[in-house]
Formats: sequence, C-alpha cells, structure tokens
Amino acid sequence: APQDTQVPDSGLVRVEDDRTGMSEQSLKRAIVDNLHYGQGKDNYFATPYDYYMAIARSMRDRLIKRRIQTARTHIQEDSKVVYYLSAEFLMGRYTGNSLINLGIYERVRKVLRESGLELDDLLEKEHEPGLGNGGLGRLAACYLDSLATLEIPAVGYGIRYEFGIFEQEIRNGWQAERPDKWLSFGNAWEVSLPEYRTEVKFGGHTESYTDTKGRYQTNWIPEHTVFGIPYDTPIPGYGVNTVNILRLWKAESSNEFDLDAFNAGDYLGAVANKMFSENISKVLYPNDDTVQGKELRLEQQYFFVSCSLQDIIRRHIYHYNSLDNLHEKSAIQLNDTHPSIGIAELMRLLIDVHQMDWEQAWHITQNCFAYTNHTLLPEALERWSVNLFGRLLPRHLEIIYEINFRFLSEVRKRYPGDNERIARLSLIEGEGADKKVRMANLACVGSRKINGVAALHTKLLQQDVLRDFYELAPEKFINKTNGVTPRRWLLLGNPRLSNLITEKIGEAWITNLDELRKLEQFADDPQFRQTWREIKQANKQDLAAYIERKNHIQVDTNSLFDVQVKRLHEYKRQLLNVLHIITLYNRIKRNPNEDILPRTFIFGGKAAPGYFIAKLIIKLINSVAAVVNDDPSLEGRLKVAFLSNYNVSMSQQIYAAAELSEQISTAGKEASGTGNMKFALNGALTIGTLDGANVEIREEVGAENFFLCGLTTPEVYELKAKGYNPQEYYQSNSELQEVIRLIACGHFSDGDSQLFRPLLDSLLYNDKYMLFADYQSYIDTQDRVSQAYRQEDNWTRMSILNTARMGKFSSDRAISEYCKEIWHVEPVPVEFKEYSPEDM
Ligand code: CRA
Repeated sequence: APQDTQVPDSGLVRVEDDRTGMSEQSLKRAIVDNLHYGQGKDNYFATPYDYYMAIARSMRDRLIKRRIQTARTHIQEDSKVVYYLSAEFLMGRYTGNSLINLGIYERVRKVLRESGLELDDLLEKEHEPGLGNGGLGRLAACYLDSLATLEIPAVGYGIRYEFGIFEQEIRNGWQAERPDKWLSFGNAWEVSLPEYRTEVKFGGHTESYTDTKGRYQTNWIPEHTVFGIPYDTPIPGYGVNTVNILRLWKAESSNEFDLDAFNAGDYLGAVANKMFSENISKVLYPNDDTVQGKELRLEQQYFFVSCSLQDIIRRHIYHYNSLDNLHEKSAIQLNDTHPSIGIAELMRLLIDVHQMDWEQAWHITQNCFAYTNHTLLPEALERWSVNLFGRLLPRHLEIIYEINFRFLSEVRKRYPGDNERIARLSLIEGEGADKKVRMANLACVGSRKINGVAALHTKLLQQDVLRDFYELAPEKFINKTNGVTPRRWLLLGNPRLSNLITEKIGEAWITNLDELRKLEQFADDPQFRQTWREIKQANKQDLAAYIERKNHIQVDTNSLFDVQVKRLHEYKRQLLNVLHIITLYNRIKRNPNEDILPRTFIFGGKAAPGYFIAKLIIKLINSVAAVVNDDPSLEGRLKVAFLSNYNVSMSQQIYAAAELSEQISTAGKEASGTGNMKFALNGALTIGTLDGANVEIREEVGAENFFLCGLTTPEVYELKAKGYNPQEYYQSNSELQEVIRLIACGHFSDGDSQLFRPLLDSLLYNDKYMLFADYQSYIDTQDRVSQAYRQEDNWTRMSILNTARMGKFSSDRAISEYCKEIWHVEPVPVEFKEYSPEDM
C-alpha cells in the first residue's frame, strides 16, 4: 500500500471530529457513524458494500469541509476561475483516490484491519464512474486532479449520464454490450443542488422586435424547455486544502405532466415532454474518435453547455454585479468541439438575455474561450446539418450566420478574391439542402487560443487540418502535450513501486515528477535492480491471478507481459499485433525447437457497438487465443488473453504489471495517446511508431531505451501520395503470406474461411492504415525486444530509466503550461480552519 504523508494525528476525538478528524480514532468513529446513519446498518447487518459506502461518505465529509473553505477563499480573493467544459469525464473510482490525496490511505487501512476488514477489497465495491470513452475523457479527469493539486480555482462541467460507457462481455469470442447502471445502488460521492437548476430551451422559432430604447432585439420562442439539475462531486488536490468541484448536469422535465393534453384524452402526449427531457442525459455515446451525427447528441451538447454558461454567468453576476469583466475572471476551455456551441450560446446570453451590444459581447466571448483539438481523423470532425441545427437551435443558427458574415468580411479584406480559401474558412460548408455547420471552424474563430495535444499533432494541425486558420492567426496556435496524474497512475496504482521510489528519493516526486530523475543514479545498482524486478514480478503475479479468476486463462509469470490496452480502432492497429502473434506461432510450428521467448499477449479495450470491423478484430484475438492457448506443442510459450470490460480500475493493475507497451498506430493518426505515458511511468518499455506523444517519450527516455518501428509521418504521406499498394509488400514477404493464409483457411475459425474475410480483404486490397507497409519493421523490432528481454540486467536498467525520465508527462506540467500560457491564472492557497463557534 502507498505510504501516508504527514497528516497530524492529535489523538483527540471530539464530536465534530467525526466529520473532519484525521486521527485513527476519529476515522474509526466516522466510519461507524456513516455506517449507522448513512446506511442504517450496524456491523451485524452491514455488507461489504455498506462498509464501502461508509468509508466513501467519511471521505466525502472531510472533502466537503475543505470544499466550503475553498469556495469562500476563491470569492474573497476575486480569483480568476478555469471552467473545463467536457462531454466526458472518465474519472475512475473516487474513494481510493480521495484517501490518497488526503494522505490517509494507510491509516484507514490500519483502522479497518483492526476490525478484520480489508480496505482494498472494500474499495472494489465502488461502481466505477465511466462517463467517458477513452483518452479524451480520462485526460479531463487527470487535469481536474492537477488543477486542484496546483491550487487553481477550477470547475469541471459535464453531463451526468445515467448510463456511462457500456459494460463489455465476451460471448463466444464476440463483444456483447450491457448497459452500465452505475447509479443503481446510489452514488456516495455526489451532492445534488436543485436550487441551482437552470432552464434550457430547444426548438421553436425566433421573433424580432424593437425594444423601448429603439434597439433591435430577438426573442426565442422555444418548443420545449428542460431543467438541468447540477450534481457536484468534490475534487481534492494532493496534499493541499484545495477541493474543486466537478459539476455534472442531469436533465429533468420542466413540465412533468401536461394536464391539458391529459384532459383532451392524449395520455402519451401528456408525458411527451417528460420523455424528451429525460432522454437528454440518459446515455453516453459510445464512439471514440468518430462522431455519430445524431440529434440527441447535439441536444446533449447544447444542454450541458447552456447549463454551464448560465451557471458561470449567475456566479459572476452574484459576485461582480456586471458582466463587463467576465473574460478577466473566467477562462473557459473547450475539450474538443463537443462543447463549441458554447461560443454561440455565450453570445446569445450576452446579447439577448443581458442586452449587451454585439462588439462587446464578441470581445468577451473571444477572450473567454480556448479550444483543444484532440484528433486529426476526418471522421471525428463534427459537422451538423444546417437543417437539423436550425430546427433545434434556431437562434444559434442566426448567431452563427452573423459571426460568419463578420468573420468572412475580414477574411475577404486579407485575401481579396481568394474564394477557395474563403470557402474553406467559412463556418458553413456546402450549398443548398446539405449545408453543414463546421464546429471546428466555430471553435477556432471564437477562441483566443487553439492547441493540439502533442508536438507532432500540433504541427500537423498547423500544416493540414487547420492550416487556413493557422495562416490567418498563427499567434493563436500553441502546443500542450498531454500529461497524466502521478497520483492515480503511480502512487495509487502501483503501491509497491511507489514505496520503493519514496524510500530512495523521498516523496517530492508525487507533486514534482521531474524528481524521478534521481532514480537514474540507481540504474546500475545491482541491489536496486533486483528489487525493481521483484516488484514487477509481484505485480505480474497479481495480474496473473486476476486473469485466471476473471478470464480463466493461466499465464506464465516468467514470460514477457506484452500489452496493448486501448479502444479498439483500426488506426491503433491491434491487428498488426495479432499478425506478430501468428508469425511466432508459425515459427514454432515450422520448427518446434526454435528458441522463442515466452510471451503473454494481453489485450483489453472496447469497440464502439456499431463498429463492425473493430468487433471482428476482437473476435479474431479471441479466436487466436483459443487455438494458441490450448496447443500443447507450444509448451506454454505463447499465451493470448483478451481481458473483458477494460476500464480505469483494471488499467491501474495492468500498467503496474506491464513490461512491453504496444503503441503502434499508423504515424500521423494518434493525436497523442496517454496510455503510452502510464506504461512508461510504471517501467514498461515501449515498442512504438513515431506518432503522437511517442515522439516526445522517446526523446525523453533516450532512443536506446525505446523500441522504434514503422514508417514516419512524412513517409506515410509520401507513400500515400505515390499510391500505396499493399500487394507490393505482401507478394515479397513469405512470412506475412503464411500468416494471412492461415487466417484465410479458417485455422482460427474451425475451418470457416469466410469469418475473417472482411479483415483480410481490407488488408489485401486497401490497407488504409498501412499494416503491410510496417509489418516487417514491426516483426524485426519485436525480435530485438525478445533479445533485449533476455539480457535481464540491461532490460531492468532500461525500465528504471524509463520511469526516471517520465517527469515531463505529469499532468501537473501540462496544467501549469495551460495556466501560464492559455488561461493566465494563478494558484490560490486555501487555509484549513477547524470548527469554531462562529461557524453558526
Ligand atoms: N481518442 C486521441 O485520439 C488523445 C486523446 C486525449 C483522443 C488520443 O490520441 O490522447 O484524445 N481524441 O487528447 C479524441 O477523442 C475526439 O478526439 C482520444 O481519446
């Protein structure tokens, strides 16, 4: 277990200590108290879940006290606040993280153990809040942790989906989806604030009129109105008193039952509004890096953005009694284009509701917003049909046309006659019936800063996807390489390694990850290497036990743990990994005595339910596993394990046990990746392409400590330009042919030669992601990996150096850069005040 930081234990227990105290006795009393009065149970009736709830509530009490003091401090100091708008927050379990950030994990563990209870087991009773798909949502969660730790006033705004990312089951090798009913046993962490509910309008039409001061005004007469109810979850910083909040909106009907409709005999019509409203926050769209242009999705986006902006404005007016300085006191970050409707919504609120003139409103808007782009994939660019948009948000469409008119007038002055450029920059694409609103263009025009998420990604944005905007306003563009929080991804997820590190270099690394450099001095120390290996070995044993328990596969803990966990997507090339597995299989079949390094191939990840090819790749992995794992002639040298329902909690265990990290996307496709950082931080070596943040990871850890493979981005572009033909690679590579033929003949599908045909056809005749072009390089590099793994001492040295050199990839570094260069906000320290009679 992780070690505690210095938290005073006075030993005193007073009544109020039940909710704030940090001593062993206070914590014990708090848990009992919450068991009794929160769960209504005593130790005779309580289930492990009841104990979990009591622990969670006890932590929540401690955080709420600090939250109140944080909020007061921010107001007293007139602090500028960061508002992080994101359709996804993939938070993972809260309770372990709160114990860690409060610095009392060990103490609570000890207290429970005295009563025969095991903290780690109880924490597993928490249903993981999975309100995100993958990297983008998890990044938002890491950033909230860093914002609080750096004592920055901040609020995360999003949607309280009733169903988060679906639960994945593997049935007969195929992915099946089950709804994620994460709220069904209650949520100990949230507090609802119905008194701050906001009203959101949809549909209808607009009417113009001239007001009493002779000003031209517009009125929006909606078809529906919906309430947004905020639910707050406290977000504690590590080792500080700052507790920020994540505020998620739930949609509720503003008109539960339409009596007129009911009396007219229209029973279903009477509840239609209720159904429309409650649908909005019902379910997370399960697509990662692709859009599903559904009306409900736009409703979700507008719903949470409108609630959040109204909330920001309400708080601002309450404090300053004016909106003139809104942009001086708020920085609003758009996490991709999902919340970019906020630009039109803030204009509407300022102009229509708060009667500001256009120029001032536009100045404030442009200075509030900044936009992070997360992808170069064309299928992920959001474009809403003007028809649908105008039906749902008639007033916003007018505002967008006005923004566009003014913007394009400026562009015309700069580039007279360059009509193609003007068409590319326009917020509206196309003509006539299939006109589209381009959300990325709206985000660029309405923001003061635009950033990509890794150096290569930002460069490609400037050269490619957002080139015209870059040429127009290069000063807006900035890179912010992603980062991950060392609290969850090392301290909480890998207690054995954390303890060793702290023992050697002290605990400063927890909030200053560059400190890990001090481990370099032990990289050649045989004793240290030995301990380092033993820790990895112990983590591998834990994971092996998990795999056996959950997936019923026995794996050899002396084999190389070769891991690819991430969403299933063709560009991430899980299929290339499979081609390598089959290559090794063929080598052993050809020559049973061939000296092959034993490997365990671990996969995990969900496929979007409508993404057929991705689901077929899962089926292939499981089919290869079924053949390979049971073949006695392999003598256990190859094992394949697809771990079902990969999520944040599972990933913590996986990173701690991984030895080889697969980061093999086609160069130029993965914007950054963040799993790559978590693996290396936990001492796994990377096999990867020069893509996303891999480029910078390799720079930091040193080329000699990184297994590079595949084409570079310029090579990919070049090959594409001259006409890529997978056949050229296929015809000249006999080992590759053998692999493809084995799949084709039905070897992994009980003789069914049709099952995997779609995968093979796409490789042989199109191969959009150039697997064949990178096949040989990947195989050669994997062979080098196998050799290197056999040099145990040198492998350990490389592993230590990877961890030691990961400082740059802390989300604390990323967030400090955002603070200085984008948001212009400063830390606001918060004091912790004990109870006093004046509190009444
Ligand atoms: N799918 C990128 O693909 C990146 C994260 C976070 C992604 C990842 O390479 O690490 O964002 N993009 O920046 C995305 O969601 C809409 O685009 C991702 O998570």
